[in-house]
Amino acid sequence: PERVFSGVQPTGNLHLGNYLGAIVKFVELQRTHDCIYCVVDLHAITVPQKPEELKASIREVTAAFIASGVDPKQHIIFNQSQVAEHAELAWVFNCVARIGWLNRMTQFKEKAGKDRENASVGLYAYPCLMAADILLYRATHVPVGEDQKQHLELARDVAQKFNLDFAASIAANGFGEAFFPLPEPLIQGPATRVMSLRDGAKKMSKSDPSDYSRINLSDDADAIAQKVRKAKTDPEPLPSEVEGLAARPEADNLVGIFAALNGQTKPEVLSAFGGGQFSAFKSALVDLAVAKIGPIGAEMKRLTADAAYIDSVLADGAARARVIAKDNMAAVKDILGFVR
Ligand code: AQP
Repeated sequence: PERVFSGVQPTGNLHLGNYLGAIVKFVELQRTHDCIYCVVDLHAITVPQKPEELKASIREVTAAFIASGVDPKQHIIFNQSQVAEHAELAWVFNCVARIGWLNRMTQFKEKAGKDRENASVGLYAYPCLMAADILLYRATHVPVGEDQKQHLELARDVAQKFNLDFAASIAANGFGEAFFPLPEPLIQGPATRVMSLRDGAKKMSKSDPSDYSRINLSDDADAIAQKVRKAKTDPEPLPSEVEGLAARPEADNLVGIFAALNGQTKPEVLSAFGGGQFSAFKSALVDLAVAKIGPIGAEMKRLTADAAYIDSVLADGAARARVIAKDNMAAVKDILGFVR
């Protein structure tokens, strides 16, 4: 079967956007693909992290994968820093990607802010590491939220340039016409971009200082209920048609969240709640979110209490990932002309 790769950063506050935009898809794809899911700790240190919090966060993301239904025996869960080939291939890709490509990345501009001179070199080169993560396993499909689309296009550009630049050597080493597949983004469904509960123009994010902006996977029923009830809305009742959501980002977001949590489309949600008041819709959304997210949070808590178990899952996953990574990295070295 074709191979899926995706990652989540261990940077705290895992939220509903990460869940609906990425982790839910991770679970679905297990039925049809070989899946490799990575806790991308090397990406996390592109901005400052406190070592103790980073460690807890790596275990928490691992627990979230398992609690959501990823099977670490059938598929692979590991943390990036345990497989050194990620950093090794990223260096090669630093030499394949062009500065002009990286200059166009909107996430760097957003995360670096005004003080760009002071951002880490790693934050700038982040997309090359992400390309390495995916291509190290020659993965063909990458489930991610909408915000990662531009980085994935860069990964495709890197794969294509490598294949072209080294075409003769790739063929001479017996790999045919292309060594790397061009990875396809899998961005589908009603919640590919979950927005902040406080501002329909901003994406829900781990780093938003307001905890009311997001539903964390670790939130209990009371916290979920409070956050949904306080979520920003407008005074109009819900429309009956999706077109009516166009200029109403907060309403659109809540309808999208409901649809994704309930396995429905937005028109289906509106046919049930259109014309009604927000308060009734919000009550139904609280019940749905508590039913879907509550058990995941509880299971995450249970799992993180046993650090030795989590660490053993990561070590086992890393050992299996390393086998594939070593093979592909050796091939890359041969293609480049390195002596090994
Ligand atoms: N709001 C979102 N809606 C849908 N998908 C989202 N993802 C993140 N936010 C949303 C998806 O979750 C996966 C893991 O994301 P990540 O942790 O690797 O990186 P991120 O996108 O930087 O996450 P945050 O929450 O936005 O963190 P900060 O605040 O640090 O920037 C990815 O597939 C992503 O698309």
